[in-house]
Amino acid sequence: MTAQEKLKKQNDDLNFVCVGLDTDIQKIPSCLKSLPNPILEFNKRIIEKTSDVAGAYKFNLAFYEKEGSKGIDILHQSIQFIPDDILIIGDGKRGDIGNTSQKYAEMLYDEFKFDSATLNPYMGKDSLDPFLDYKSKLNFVLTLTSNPGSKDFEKIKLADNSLLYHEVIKKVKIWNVNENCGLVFGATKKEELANDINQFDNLPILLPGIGAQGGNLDEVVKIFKQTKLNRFLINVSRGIIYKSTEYDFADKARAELLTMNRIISDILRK
Ligand code: OMP
Repeated sequence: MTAQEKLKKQNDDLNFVCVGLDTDIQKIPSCLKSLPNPILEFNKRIIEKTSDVAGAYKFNLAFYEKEGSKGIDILHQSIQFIPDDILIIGDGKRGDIGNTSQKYAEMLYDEFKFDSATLNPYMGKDSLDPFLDYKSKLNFVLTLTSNPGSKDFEKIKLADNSLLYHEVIKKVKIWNVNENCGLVFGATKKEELANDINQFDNLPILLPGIGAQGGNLDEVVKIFKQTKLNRFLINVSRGIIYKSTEYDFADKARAELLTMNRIISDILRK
């Protein structure tokens, strides 16, 4: 299945939550720490308990690269646990000069076989071209990010009073010739989301920032409800995977995911 088909399938099944596997050895339950590979075991149990109700999984590469070669092995093995019809996002926010970007794209899409990647657009189109050439993948480009520092550059006012990230949205629509682009938009930025959502056309949207960063699930989903946009993923990392520090962590993660799914489907069906 292509990335686009996987996203369509999960969204059609009303699975909109992307489980963020930002697995931190310091935060995982102590009952796993005596096992030979605690991070892998943690990921395996979370995936086994959530994959029938998850919209996607996102691996932030920092949590794995930080562990060195062992982390790279864990990433490879964790990906194997995820069913074939679920989108897997490699979150490294990449983008570089052409030949380097080419290697990033090969690393994420050929070596790890991620369906999707997060990309930083600020070096321009040629820095993303190697990713855009992969037609069956989904490239989520950062627009307005969830962090406070998004004001430093992304919200710089342009001559026509629009903001710099608006220009990114316009450009991504032009770059979407292979229908393999999406946008990352911070779920903490609900006013901007409400104002800008009609500019997204049919691009799929990845929304991080619910839970630990203070974004509100209800508010974000209600904004989507008012539009015809039906391809989106709400990423939650810490708010799902660290619901419990005890042996029941995977059951608690599943329960939280089910609660979120219920809130989302109640809003969308109304
Ligand atoms: P939690 O705050 O624990 O849910 O994690 C959020 C995840 O989304 C992390 O992996 C972040 O790196 C990522 N993220 C943001 O938090 N904000 C953004 O604007 C963009 C991303 C991202 O591209 O995924």
